[in-house]
Amino acid sequence: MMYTFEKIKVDQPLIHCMTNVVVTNFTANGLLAIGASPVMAYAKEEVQDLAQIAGALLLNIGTLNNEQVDAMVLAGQAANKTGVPVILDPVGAGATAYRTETTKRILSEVNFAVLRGNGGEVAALLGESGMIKGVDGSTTLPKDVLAKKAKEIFNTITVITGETDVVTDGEQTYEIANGHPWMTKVVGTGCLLGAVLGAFLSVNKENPVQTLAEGLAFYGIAGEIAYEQAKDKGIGTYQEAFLNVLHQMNVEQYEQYKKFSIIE
Ligand code: ATP
Ligand code: TZP
Ligand code: MG
Ligand code: MG
Repeated sequence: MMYTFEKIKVDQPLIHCMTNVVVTNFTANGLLAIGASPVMAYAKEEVQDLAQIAGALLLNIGTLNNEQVDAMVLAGQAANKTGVPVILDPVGAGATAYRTETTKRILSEVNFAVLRGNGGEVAALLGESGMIKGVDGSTTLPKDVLAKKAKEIFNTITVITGETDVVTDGEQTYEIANGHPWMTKVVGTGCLLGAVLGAFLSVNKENPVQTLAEGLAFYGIAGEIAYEQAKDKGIGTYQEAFLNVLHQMNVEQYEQYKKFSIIE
């Protein structure tokens, strides 16, 4: 048996990212570190062609504007035509009405394989109370309750991240307890995660919820091992260590560290 994170290194899937200007370089390097092949492209003249041949498409609204959102919808619909999985990261939904309404528009015009946000963002999309300050958010509702509701309303597998992560398709629900608080001190760890989950889905079509749980564990484990390597130095070194571990993690480490449980 080959683990999904090993298969990414063999298949080297092309991941088309339409993401924000803050995390573009980190996302490209993170995808290369896990063995995937990044391409960032935004022009409406080319996004449909790229999205159709990609292994996965990431739509991230972190630094959105109307022109880019129109291109995202074109790319998402093209990906839908050829069955390419599309991942949505609603960065900062709830922080402004523009972000919340735009995310809802994209959700209504594109079919997503995964919606991936933090608790506050997903709560805002559902009209539940949550706390959003800029791009950082949290919620008081249990993540599995929120995620199941999002699945029902938006008809997409939902991943909610934070101290623990939850993924659900409404029937199977996993909780993943890997990760480290320092991951929140490096900008783009949430954004890169969406791209990494796209790579996982692109090379393993068997059981998406289980594949996503593996991806979340893999990513969180990288955050834990990187902390062990960088804790005496600080968060600059941590960012580097995190990329190193994404690149070099082996099956023994994955098996030793992984902490996921099936809630139902
Ligand atoms: P925010 O905008 O609130 O920073 P985000 O979009 O950056 O959210 P996070 O929820 O920070 O996304 O998730 C990114 C990664 O960091 C995930 O793998 C998650 O498991 C991990 N993570 C976040 N907070 C913690 C924490 N307190 N303890 C352990 N892991 C965490
Ligand atoms: N501002 C707009 S997008 C962005 C910031 C700081 C990056 C958010 O990255 P993440 O992964 O959600 O921490
Ligand atoms: Mg973060
Ligand atoms: Mg985020």
